Amino acid sequence: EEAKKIYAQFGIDTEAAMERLAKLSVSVHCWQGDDVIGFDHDGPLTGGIQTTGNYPGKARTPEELMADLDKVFSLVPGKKKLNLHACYGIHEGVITDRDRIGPENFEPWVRWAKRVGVKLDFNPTFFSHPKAADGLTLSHPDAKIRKFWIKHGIQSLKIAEYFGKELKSPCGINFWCPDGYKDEPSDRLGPRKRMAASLDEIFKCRYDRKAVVPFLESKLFGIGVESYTVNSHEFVTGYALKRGILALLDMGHFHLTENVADKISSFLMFFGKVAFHISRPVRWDSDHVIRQNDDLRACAQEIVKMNPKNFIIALDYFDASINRIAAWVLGMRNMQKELLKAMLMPWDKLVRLQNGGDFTEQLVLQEEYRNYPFDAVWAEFCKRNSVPASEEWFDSVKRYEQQVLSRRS
Ligand code: RNT
Ligand code: ZN
Repeated sequence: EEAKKIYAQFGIDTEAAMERLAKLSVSVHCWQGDDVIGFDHDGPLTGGIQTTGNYPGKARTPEELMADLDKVFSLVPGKKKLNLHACYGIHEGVITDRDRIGPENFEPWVRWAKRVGVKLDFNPTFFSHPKAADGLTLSHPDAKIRKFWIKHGIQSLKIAEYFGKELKSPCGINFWCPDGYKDEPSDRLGPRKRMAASLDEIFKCRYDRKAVVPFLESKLFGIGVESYTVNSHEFVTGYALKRGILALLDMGHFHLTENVADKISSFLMFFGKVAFHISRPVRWDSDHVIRQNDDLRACAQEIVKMNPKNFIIALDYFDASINRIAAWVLGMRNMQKELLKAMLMPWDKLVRLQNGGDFTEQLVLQEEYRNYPFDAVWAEFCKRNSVPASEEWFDSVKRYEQQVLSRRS
């Protein structure tokens, strides 16, 4: 009640902020639960991404991953989606290869989603596979390998369409390809032309545009792919704009001093909608659990100011060195906290100061507002969503570790 009054002085309605947050869905990445392995191979993880750490208790089966997600969802307030990767398909006996997987491999996930009451997003998996061993997939010089991955892309669109239709909510499908070279290539154009041609083959197949929202993720570099990435920021921006799909900004895929939040408004102007991977690079694209730091705050503020409806927000990190359930819950709550904080900012007033050239007062207020009683609003939001408001949620994770995770070898 006190916080409500304080915010009301600035014309901010805490009730409206909580209602807005309750409607905003963030896609939870399934891959934090088992270090990005999935159920169609035994590892290792390839494609220039890496998990570090060997904390016990990772999910080994779809049932375990679903149970872990149930636990996570019970400790996070607000609306969630689940973001699945193709390698998390479920195979009875023989494993169907990626060029032939289909909706049938994801039926149990749809049943789970219906039970839990969440919608699904999807990702084709262009890594951790013998045909990706050269570090090239859709841009591979060998037409047979390209064909295999094109088929994977097409099958993935079918799976996304199945999700979108079954769950009556558009399924975001993210195309991230690790393609690139460790050392200076002699030809930078050829691979990009092959990549564009392969993507064209995939997107020319018929899919329901209401059920499926495709986007392409850019990247600066990966481990062992330090010199050249086919799907660079410029490639992705150009391709997506020209072909009428969306582009995805991952917070870990730029130079460390680049301000990813600053890219959002330009993307929004020309794409209309923006897909986003919330991540935290530490010295490199290391995918640490997201914290309430300045980068996250700045991105959340841009998303809130430009209307969350225009964004497809997903988490993307994978820390294998700590309890994975805690990693999931903490990151998700941090994202929601920053979104709520951004909703409680007096933007009208700040914009007026900017436009009036009153930069001293703008700076003073930007800083002073940081310490307004956001916590009380968050606590109320958690209470209304029947989840713990503060660190007590971790007690429940510890119990789950004792009773469930520690029994997994
Ligand atoms: C990799 C990309 C990509 C992956 C997931 C697993 O650098 O960020 O989004 O993290 O597809
Ligand atoms: Zn990503």
